[in-house]
Amino acid sequence: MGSKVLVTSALPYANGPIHFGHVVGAYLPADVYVRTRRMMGHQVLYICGTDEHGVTIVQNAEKAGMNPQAFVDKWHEEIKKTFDGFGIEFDIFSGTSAGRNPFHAPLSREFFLKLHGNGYITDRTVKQLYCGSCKRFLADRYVEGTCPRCGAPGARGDECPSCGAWVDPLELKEPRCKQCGAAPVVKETRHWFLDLPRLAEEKIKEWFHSKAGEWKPNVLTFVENMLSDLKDRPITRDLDWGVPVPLEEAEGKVLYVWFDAPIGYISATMQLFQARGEPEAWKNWWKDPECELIHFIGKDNIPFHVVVFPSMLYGVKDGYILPANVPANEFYNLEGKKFSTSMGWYIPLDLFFREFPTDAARYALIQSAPETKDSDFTWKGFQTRVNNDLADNLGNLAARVLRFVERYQEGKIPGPQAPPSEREKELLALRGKKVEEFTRAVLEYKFRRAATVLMELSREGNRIFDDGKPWVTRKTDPNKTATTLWTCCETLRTLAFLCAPLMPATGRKIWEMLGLEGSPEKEGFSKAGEEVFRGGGGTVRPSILFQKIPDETVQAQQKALVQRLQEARGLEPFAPPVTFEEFTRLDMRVGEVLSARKHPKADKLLVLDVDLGLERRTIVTGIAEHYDPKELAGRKVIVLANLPYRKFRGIESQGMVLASTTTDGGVQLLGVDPGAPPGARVS
Ligand code: B3M
Ligand code: ZN
Repeated sequence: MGSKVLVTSALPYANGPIHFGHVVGAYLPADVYVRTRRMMGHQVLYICGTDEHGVTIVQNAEKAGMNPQAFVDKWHEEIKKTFDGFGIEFDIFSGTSAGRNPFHAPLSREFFLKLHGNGYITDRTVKQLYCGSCKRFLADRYVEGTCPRCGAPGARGDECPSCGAWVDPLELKEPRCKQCGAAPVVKETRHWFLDLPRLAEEKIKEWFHSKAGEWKPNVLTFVENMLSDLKDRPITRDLDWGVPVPLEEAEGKVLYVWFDAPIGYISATMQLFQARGEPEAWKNWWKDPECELIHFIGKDNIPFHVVVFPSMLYGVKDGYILPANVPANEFYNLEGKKFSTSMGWYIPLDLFFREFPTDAARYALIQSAPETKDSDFTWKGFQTRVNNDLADNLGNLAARVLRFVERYQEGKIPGPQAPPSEREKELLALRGKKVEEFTRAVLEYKFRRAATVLMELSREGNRIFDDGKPWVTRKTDPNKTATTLWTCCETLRTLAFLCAPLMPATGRKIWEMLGLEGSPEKEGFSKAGEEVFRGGGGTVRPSILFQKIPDETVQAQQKALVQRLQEARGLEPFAPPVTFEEFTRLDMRVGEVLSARKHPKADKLLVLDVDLGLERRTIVTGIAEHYDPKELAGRKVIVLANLPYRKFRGIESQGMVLASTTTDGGVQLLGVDPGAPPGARVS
């Protein structure tokens, strides 16, 4: 490991809000990593920005009735706010559109031309769907049709949401332009391809395998598979939003978003140093073989960061370094289901941060991060982390030790006045070891472990306070009390260092509570294991680090989650409970529809003649808009048979047919297996 590190986090699409899943995957771990290495005395640069090109952005901008630049500007700001909420601090947060970063398009063109000049880009004519009325080639997601594999409608030109098959848009049955609904035609168009197989043979395979021991297992498995069956990839698109392909014969085409996006890491660095008045200094990072390049990403971005972008960095032959590592995380779900803003399964982060502190979120997310397998955010888990770890363990240690000092030591941290006990000595020595363990875990991308190391040290601190019983010794052996308090305060100071990368505000707060000047960040880890209060310390300022989260809050949050889901799906909330006795008072029976006709005086009503086994009944029901009376004869239905009879426009209804209804007006009759005899009770 060197002492210069260039860290990037995946550029989020400026296309919608980001949620916990993104944050815990690619941003929070990177931020903790960056802060840790800074405190280790390393030179660190942390780069990010928004990914602002691509078809999806154009589509969503169209839907929002905005031009793409205005659309990405809006989301850029929103996303930046979310990162601020989490205390994630980049050296620069730029973006890939021309409006945000003037270096980006020129550098992307330079990459294309150099790869082209070096023979790694070839072109050929391919067949693609073209919409004559919109006058454009239809990118995969612009076409819809019937899935060639499962026959479901609504398959897109890239995949079928019903069966999950990867779909070739040319094979879609009855393809339609998503924009205007017209049937597209097949037309030839020319595209440019990155020769990944050749780049892999020349460099990437050898480079990837030489680092086999360093990749995370998920990266290793995925990329080994990918390298065994590599094809060239098209890197141009027929679109008018993006970086124009810098060739005369490619008019009207732009670079594929995944080609220009990772170049954004470099162009953002150029922009940063331009602003710092050192326009050439970006090369000291991107072209210094001593510099480690580390990309933090989610697992879906592995191919682009471990194969495609390194191929590009190598293929331009311009002295760029290749990544030292690509710590990819797995997926993070919300209470067992995928986060989805459109489906209503999400937590609005502005509300979240109004109620909970940043550091609680940072700690709880890191402790449940999907480092080796998919994991979940749960409200219960969040509560447990905050209450047990942050409040009862860390917060409790700080509060009880410093309050004791305040009350019985005139507010000043005492130096040791008796030799420390064996256990106290152990704790004093443990501090340095825990700092080492912490940094080692972070360097190995084991952030959960790092967070646990912090809690282990805090727990030891609490044990020493319990065992030392200062509330007893202050009367019997005040010198010993002083030593116990001193040991605990030294431990709290070390804990402030361990908090700094994970929970920066908490680290600083503990520091201030101990009456220290400066900050743990400024001091750095090398001083974290020292004993600084031997001659006594300053005036302490105890306060509460974390409030506990009550059960009611958790329940309210769980309820709010379900409510968002209901709203997004148009479903009603569940009714209050009834007793079993109340339920059995409803007499529901299987009925067979003998005949059905339209109500002569009401368009929405049908009149059914139903056999209920014991009786024939006339039932009026509001399903005329959903069912053709001819379809209903012979059909088995469920009837609520003990309602009072009631007249509808002159015809008496002698029961009610049960149906499912949705708030958007959908109606489906309830059925029963065909063997059920009319009159049978439903329970
Ligand atoms: N925007 C995909 C994503 O947000 C993509 C990452 C680009 S990193 C250069 O997951
Ligand atoms: Zn069209």
